[in-house]
Amino acid sequence: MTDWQPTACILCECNCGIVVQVADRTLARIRGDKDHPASQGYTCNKALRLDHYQNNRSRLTSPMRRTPDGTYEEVDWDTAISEIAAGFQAVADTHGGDKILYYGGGGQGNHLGGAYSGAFLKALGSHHRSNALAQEKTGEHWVDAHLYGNHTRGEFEHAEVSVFIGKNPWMSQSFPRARVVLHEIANDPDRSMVVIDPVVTDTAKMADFHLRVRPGADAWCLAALAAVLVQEELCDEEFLAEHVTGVAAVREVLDEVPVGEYARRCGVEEDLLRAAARRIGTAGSVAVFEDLGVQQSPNSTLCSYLNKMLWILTGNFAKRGGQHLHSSFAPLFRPGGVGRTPVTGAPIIGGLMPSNVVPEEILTDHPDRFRAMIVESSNPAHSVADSHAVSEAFTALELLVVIDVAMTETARLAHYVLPAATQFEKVEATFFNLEFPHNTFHLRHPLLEPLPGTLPEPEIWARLVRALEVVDEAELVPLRDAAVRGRADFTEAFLVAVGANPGLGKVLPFVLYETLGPTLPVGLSGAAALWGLAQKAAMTYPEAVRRAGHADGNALFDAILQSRSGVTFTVHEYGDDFALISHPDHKIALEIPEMLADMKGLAAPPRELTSPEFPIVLSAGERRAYTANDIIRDPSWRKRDADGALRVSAQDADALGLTDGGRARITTAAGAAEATVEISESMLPGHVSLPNGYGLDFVDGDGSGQVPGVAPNSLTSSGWRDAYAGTPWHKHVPARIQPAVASAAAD
Ligand SMILES: Nc1nc2c(c(=O)[nH]1)N[C@H]1C(S)=C(S)[C@@H](COP(=O)(O)OP(=O)(O)OC[C@H]3O[C@@H](n4cnc5c(=O)[nH]c(N)nc54)[C@H](O)[C@@H]3O)O[C@H]1N2
Ligand SMILES: Nc1nc2c(c(=O)[nH]1)N[C@H]1C(S)=C(S)[C@@H](COP(=O)(O)OP(=O)(O)OC[C@H]3O[C@@H](n4cnc5c(=O)[nH]c(N)nc54)[C@H](O)[C@@H]3O)O[C@H]1N2
Ligand code: SF4
Ligand SMILES: [Mo]
Repeated sequence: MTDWQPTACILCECNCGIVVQVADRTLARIRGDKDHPASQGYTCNKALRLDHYQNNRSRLTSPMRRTPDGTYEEVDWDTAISEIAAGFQAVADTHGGDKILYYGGGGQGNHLGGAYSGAFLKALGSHHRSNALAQEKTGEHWVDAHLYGNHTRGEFEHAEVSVFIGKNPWMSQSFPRARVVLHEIANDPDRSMVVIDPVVTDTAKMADFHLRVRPGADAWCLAALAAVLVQEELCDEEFLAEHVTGVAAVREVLDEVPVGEYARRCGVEEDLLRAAARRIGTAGSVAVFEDLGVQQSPNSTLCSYLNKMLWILTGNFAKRGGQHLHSSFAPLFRPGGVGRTPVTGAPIIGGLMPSNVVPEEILTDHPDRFRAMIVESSNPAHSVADSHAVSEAFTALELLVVIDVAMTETARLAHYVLPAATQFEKVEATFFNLEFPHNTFHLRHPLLEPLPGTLPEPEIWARLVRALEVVDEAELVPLRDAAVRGRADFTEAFLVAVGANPGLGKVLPFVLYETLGPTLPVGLSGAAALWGLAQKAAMTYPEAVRRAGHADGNALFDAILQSRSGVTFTVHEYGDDFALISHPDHKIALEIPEMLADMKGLAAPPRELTSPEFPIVLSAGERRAYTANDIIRDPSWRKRDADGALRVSAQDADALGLTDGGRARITTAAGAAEATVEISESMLPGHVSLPNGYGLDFVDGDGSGQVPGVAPNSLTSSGWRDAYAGTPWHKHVPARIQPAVASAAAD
């Protein structure tokens, strides 16, 4: 058994610091790391189960190449790399590099692979990309970009009123020490929690105001809340006058909102709704979190806009316990990355095309269709809407390469599969650095050698770039020499080299890996790309980086390399929020004409999305105690809910003839599946829910296969999506539920 080694949990964006004792390549003992600057020793129940990720029987141990009969054969790394590089080069030469689509680049715990991918892609002329953010966060990003040009986070730790909209942090976490903070709020009579959710979630149970909105009716609820703020004069007029433009246009629309009528439409008591709005309007500080309950439901972008009203109109910005813009170590969205996709003309937001349109951008004879794809650290054949269409599209590609630790649903459609070392076998980090006023970055050192046959992504990408032969070795020599002499010499040599050959800038992560990488401590060469990001952070936030104790970019980079439990890289003052607004006047630009038109459109009767054929709303993909996207394939990691039950209200169960523990058949426009029923008081009649991350196949030690639970995207449709961002309505899938009849196989 080794000593306790610091690393992090990789199962959600919090990446809580943990310490681990390793024995025989297993993560034998795990506990929270008290030295981690953000999580401070906190973990949830899931971190203790991480060995089921590390020692997973579906792990890959060799590059795999598909044979003409559809099976896979092992090939050595040199063969795989040279054939893959040649294959993509051929696609680029024949059809243009922009016909190569990159999907993924990082999951909940690993973003270094994505950081290196750019060099290979740019060298080929490929620039289109998508990932999971484009099926959840692009609508909010579109709104953020208009309002203030940046991402915000609430300071729940100190907020007097915390508002959770379609967000269940007790289960899904997403901000540091979530359960501790929720308890503190619930136990403090001076603080309040507002939860907007049709389900009585564990978070809703702790709320002072649970607005149990009808599924999909959030826009009316949020418009009514904002309208109360305006109509009852609860706005912070001084803040609005000084820091916000376009207020009059918004006020005009909100003045007209019939609060009582909208409360009725969204299914929330008017008195309760008004009381919640008044609590928000009179609080010393308010922090807000919207998540998938609205981001993957009808009117999602409009809901993102409306929820920002709750803290902007009340001036809960740039103060303790309020909403904040924050520094980032590397942006998750490409600034200014807007445009249209080549085939369907779907919106590209933050550099990402909607996950939803990927199949349509391939399955066509349009000359600009995608011909080849690289999927890294993502399982779109399981996680993107309409799995059937995704699989059909991927099968039609001339070349599909998947980089993953396991033989996933997506990998099984690939021409080549490259086996990555796990996140405990390599240096890793994420760019989920979203906090204010203290923002942290954690470079995790490897705890184990890579499993034989596997490689860390930085090395995979470097080998692919080398195979393209786009960088002249002689150009790297001065940088290599300077790196050995020290950071200051390297900085100077780097500026000279990039100044003399701007082409090197295109393959920057590769250049850093090849030159600075070899001089870094053993096992940390994959951190080389962070040198550039550290310089950028120090240039973008010079004061905040200095306040965090780092004199400059080189000092920050060295601190990152040395601190095993993570570093605070910026310390902001509340007033900095205004400087972080990217508009030239550093004011919030509240008026978005499309959104105001949509707000007025709410006056029309709501469109019924269910039908006599599909009368029930299915939320496909709820977060529960033992779900973690598609990260852990081995079902034995779950201590309960082995089947991923379909949660149904008692009223529906009665009406439909379902029994607790019995089986139900779920039919949607896209497909059908069977699930075990759990009758639950938490569900509203007409609303049922299935968890995410189930329905992954897994071959056990004895060779027996199992697929516990329902793959949610066997039931979802990609056309069911937001008008602005193309994000899917996974939480609002019209469905028919019946008792499952004993199948022929059972007879
Ligand atoms: N345990 C666990 N935690 C996770 C993850 C995981 O897989 N498992 N995944 C991580 C990831 S990638 C993400 S993006 C986050 C997501 O975190 P959340 O968004 O909190 O997760 P969900 O459970 O998908 O959806 C949140 C809530 O939306 C509600 N909801 C459904 N329909 C509606 C509606 O019409 N209106 C409203 N207002 N609410 C509705 C559901 O009842 C649910 O409580 O979780 C992260 N954390
Ligand atoms: N119906 C429905 N669909 C949904 C959702 C929903 O609520 N409902 N939620 C959506 C959301 S919010 C998200 S974020 C997505 C997530 O879906 P995906 O983007 O597919 O991401 P993950 O599930 O995190 O998949 C991670 C993949 O990375 C692999 N992996 C793990 N570690 C490593 C590593 O070190 N290197 C490499 N190369 N690979 C590794 C795992 O084996 C797995 O195949 O799902 C979305 N899909
Ligand atoms: S799953 Fe739990 S322990 Fe792991 S990072 Fe998220 S909150 Fe932390
Ligand atoms: Mo997500």
